[in-house]
Amino acid sequence: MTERSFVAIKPDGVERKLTGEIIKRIEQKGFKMVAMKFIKPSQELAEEHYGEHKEKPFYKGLVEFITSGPVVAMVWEGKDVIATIRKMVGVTDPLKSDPGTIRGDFGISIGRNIIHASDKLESAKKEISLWFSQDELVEYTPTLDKWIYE
Ligand code: DGI
Repeated sequence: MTERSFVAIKPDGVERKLTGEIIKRIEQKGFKMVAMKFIKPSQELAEEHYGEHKEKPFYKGLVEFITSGPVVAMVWEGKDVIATIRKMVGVTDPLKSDPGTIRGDFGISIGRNIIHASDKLESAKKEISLWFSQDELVEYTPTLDKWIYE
């Protein structure tokens, strides 16, 4: 199913100059970029984004971390993009992520795991509307799609 995922390179990924590498991987897979911006998230945005973890012991540190520096926020579109990018990202703990995944290749600590990606359709929709306004989502037809989709 064609769907959209919200992906964010966290401050550690940006500082470690992994932005190009991460975008390259998703782009070369064949997915379509629909939106991208470079922002330092506000406290409110971060608290809303991680709202489901409010009661967890790591919540405060997580919000502090995500608001500590710039984030590359993106929307990607394509067939099964949500589950596929999650596979490309790896599991939450980078030491448990397979080699070949973004977290598996580049990370060590769970609290410095480089990237966020929506886990399911419902959260993707919520996160896209939280981070982007409707007019920031760009409409276009990639000409290469005929070589990517049969
Ligand atoms: O969807 P994920 O990012 O893989 O994982 P999640 O939604 O369960 O948790 C969101 C983020 O919270 C995760 O990327 C890193 C942080 N986190 C999750 N579990 C722990 C954690 N941070 C610390 N320090 N310790 C944890 O156990």
